[in-house]
Amino acid sequence: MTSFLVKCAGKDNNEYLKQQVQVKNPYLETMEEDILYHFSLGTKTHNLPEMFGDIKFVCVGGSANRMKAFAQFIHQELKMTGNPEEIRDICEGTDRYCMYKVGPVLSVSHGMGVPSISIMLHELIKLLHHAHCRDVVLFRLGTSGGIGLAPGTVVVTEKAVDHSFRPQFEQVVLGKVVTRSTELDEGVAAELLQCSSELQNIPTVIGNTMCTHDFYEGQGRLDGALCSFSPEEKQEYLRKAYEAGVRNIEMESTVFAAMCRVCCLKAAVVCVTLLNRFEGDQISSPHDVLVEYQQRPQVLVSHFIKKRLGQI
Ligand code: R2B
Ligand code: URA
Repeated sequence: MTSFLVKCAGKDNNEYLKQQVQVKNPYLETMEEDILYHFSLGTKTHNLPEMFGDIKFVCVGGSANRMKAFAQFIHQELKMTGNPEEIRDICEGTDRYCMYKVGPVLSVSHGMGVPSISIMLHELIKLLHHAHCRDVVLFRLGTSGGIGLAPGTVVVTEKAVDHSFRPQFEQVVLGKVVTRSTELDEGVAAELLQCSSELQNIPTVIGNTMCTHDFYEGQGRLDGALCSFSPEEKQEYLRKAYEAGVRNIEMESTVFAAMCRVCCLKAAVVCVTLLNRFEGDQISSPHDVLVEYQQRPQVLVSHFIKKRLGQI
């Protein structure tokens, strides 16, 4: 078991292994069938290598509608044949998550918060593994609250940090806390930043992203149903976060980074800020403004994908 666990991080690991999507579970090999329950897919019921073997980019995001819109957008951007309106939800057998495939791009929703994205990632990583995918890059495209940034700024995450600004994710396993690193791929982040400089109207910074387990008290909001701190204490916490390099707050980045890292997947987190948390808690911009903000990570990642595919 120990040698299995160290394979990915070990120095003797060769390039071939690194390019493959790895699962870190020796028991999977012994299973005759693997049912990806929350996707309504399985190794016996579906030919996963045929369906997904050519996937090179996986884009995940919280909202089902947004990930459908992204699939339609990337369909147009990649000049795919067929009608983007007719792209089918591969997970139509369940309403837990949605999934769309557009050429080498997979667009998947993950819901809100660590438990929801973590279930999705277990099944997504197994899917990519069963499908024998290689050289895959994963992106989380999301929304967030900014710290000291103009609303609409895109933050490419340098480090995903927890509530104490530590670059780690704590998973409770059999009643014990297992701490995993949340390091993301520096190269992909730098490439994304370069892409932003080639685009207009996508103000982008690189910074740390704080992941919390709650939108209200957990993010220091004064406008939830409960509030156990003063406005001054809130400002002090946000100021400390800013000093620790945190530029935005959301709810999935640490587990996303940790799971991708353990499984040798290159990953990046690209979130737009909807407000500046130094200035308030409520998201009060008009709907059309928020819609345009949410397209910004999509435009940036689409540019990255087109460049990687040699279409720019
Ligand atoms: C950003 O937005 C959601 C909360 O509104 C959450 O999923 C996140 O990370
Ligand atoms: N998503 C979050 O998690 N926090 C915000 O403030 C905005 C979007």
